[in-house]
Amino acid sequence: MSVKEETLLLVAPVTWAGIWTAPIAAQAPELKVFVHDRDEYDPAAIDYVLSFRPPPGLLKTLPNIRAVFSLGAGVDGFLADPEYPRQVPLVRFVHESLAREMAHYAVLHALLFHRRQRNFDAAQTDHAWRQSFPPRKTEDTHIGIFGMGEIGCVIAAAFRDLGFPVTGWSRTRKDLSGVRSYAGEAERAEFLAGTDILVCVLPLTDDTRGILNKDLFAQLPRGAYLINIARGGHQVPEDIISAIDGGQLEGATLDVFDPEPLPPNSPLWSHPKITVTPHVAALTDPFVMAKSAVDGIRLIQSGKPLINVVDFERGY
Ligand code: NDP
Ligand code: OXD
Repeated sequence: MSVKEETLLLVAPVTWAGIWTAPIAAQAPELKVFVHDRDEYDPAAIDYVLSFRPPPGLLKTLPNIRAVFSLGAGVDGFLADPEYPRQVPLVRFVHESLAREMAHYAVLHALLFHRRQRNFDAAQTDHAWRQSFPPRKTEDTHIGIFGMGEIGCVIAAAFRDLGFPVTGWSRTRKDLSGVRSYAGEAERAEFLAGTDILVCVLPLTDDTRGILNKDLFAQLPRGAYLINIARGGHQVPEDIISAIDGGQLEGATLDVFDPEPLPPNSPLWSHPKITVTPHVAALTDPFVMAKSAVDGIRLIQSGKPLINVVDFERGY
């Protein structure tokens, strides 16, 4: 009797397909890989799916899938599909390399603000020797991490190790050395009141959508700085602009937007106190991602439980 060949369907832009299929083929040559919108395949023959934002309704047309692997840490692109077949486990991408890149990005942009680098850039443009920007004191600059998960904890530790006072906010309390933990709605206002640089790494859920709004900014100390590296759906762009123009926020770094790409006519592009980057805070390493999906498939094949499975009730 022949053993059924297992199949994986990649649902991603066809032009980038090779980035993901090559490392999968290298690590699991026995797996037959199809690319959605490029290859013909039998929906009933698909065992596993790899994607980031599958077209809504597609996954329910694959009756025999055993697991879905996310190309990224955030899974809002899957949960936006009201027809996601919830009996199928959704596995998110968790890896130290991703968390480390996110920490580098957060530290880079916090230090650009903290060290007033934008003022020196402007002075250089003017060929002007201006030393007169008052330095901020590291021990008085409180970093608040909004979301103390796999990535938030690594970011918190990076700032702590640079000598900043660091706090974190999450649903449940954390125990990370040198980082004060605030938990739940009841402790959010106190956390915000003590945060000079807010780094958002929350997942996008029904509870967190639109959370970066004028009411929240009003709870931060005047002149605070915002770094959003989570999802565009967390932020209300008009509220960010008016908080900056009114002096409540001193500036913002935004890596994520809704929609993406950020439309060319968005006022965020040209605001002098807003730094825009195109969703690049951390890019998933294709080889590491492929290994993580292949490891997950091996767990299923050997009857062991999957790890990093999304809780559909929590939404992350
Ligand atoms: P995790 O699921 O590991 O962590 C999420 C954290 O948010 C947890 O600490 C969780 O609390 C907390 N949280 C969730 N909901 C609430 C709530 N309602 N109130 C308070 N705290 C809440 O996610 P990751 O750290 O792996 O990733 C975070 C996000 O980063 C992703 O969802 C993605 O959107 C974004 N991301 C962006 C990238 C980019 O390039 N810009 C790259 C990678 C990720 P608790 O611990 O108590 O459950
Ligand atoms: C992710 C992302 O969620 O890259 O991993 O945004």
